[in-house]
Amino acid sequence: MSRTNPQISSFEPALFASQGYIVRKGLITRPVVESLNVATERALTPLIGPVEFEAEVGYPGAPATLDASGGNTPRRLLHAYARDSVFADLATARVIKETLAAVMGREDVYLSQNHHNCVMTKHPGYSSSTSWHQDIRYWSFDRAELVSIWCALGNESRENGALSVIPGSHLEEVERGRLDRDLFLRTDLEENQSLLNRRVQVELDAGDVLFFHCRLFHAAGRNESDTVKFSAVFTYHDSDNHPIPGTRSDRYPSIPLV
Ligand SMILES: O=C(O)CCC(=O)C(=O)O
Repeated sequence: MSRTNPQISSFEPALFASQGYIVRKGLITRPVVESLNVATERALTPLIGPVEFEAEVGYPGAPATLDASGGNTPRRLLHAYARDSVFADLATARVIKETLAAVMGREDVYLSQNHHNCVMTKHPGYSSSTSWHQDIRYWSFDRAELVSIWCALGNESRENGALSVIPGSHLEEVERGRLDRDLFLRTDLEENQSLLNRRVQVELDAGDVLFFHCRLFHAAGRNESDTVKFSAVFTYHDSDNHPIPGTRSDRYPSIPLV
């Protein structure tokens, strides 16, 4: 896979360590982004499973049932790695591997098939918002040290429901009482306001890739634009960080990046 900006700067791993994320602009070339968009459109009409529907996410604003208006809007095309080689090529691309190795500080990088591994398809009209959370909350590994990529397949802004992040939040210990029943950060608590006040909107252009730590608090709004937003999202760990046997994190084997 060719690239426009292959070299990771020497300061980027340190930036990732301190703020829990970096954005690499223009990492994925236009032709590759185009082929990812084509494959995504092809998977939507007719709809190719497995898919997670808006009614199944249970987020604020999501329709209550599949039968409700908009309930069967596809929110995630699941098993992206297996569904089309263009997604597998992205997930295992050399530019992705090189950046992951740099921010993780090691070369033995593995793609998890069990987490993210999807194309987010945030539709206008029926998209729900995602409250503040750490991805690790439902994952089971030896250590909370995984990194995800979020590859924008079009522009991402506040209007179409782009991610916001809280820089440095991956380093903070947040007591259980500061999270709600579903482990989302409680926005009603005074003690969470200083964290929330540090929020930053992440705006992306097609081909930009956000790398973010699994403990980084992040959230996203609804898609208020009139165009569907596509983002390819994958998660990685190193060979010493094993999924806990018998959990969802261990369902399918991880794929080594060469
Ligand atoms: O696009 C969104 O609503 C955010 C999704 C998200 O943060 C997640 O799946 O972990």
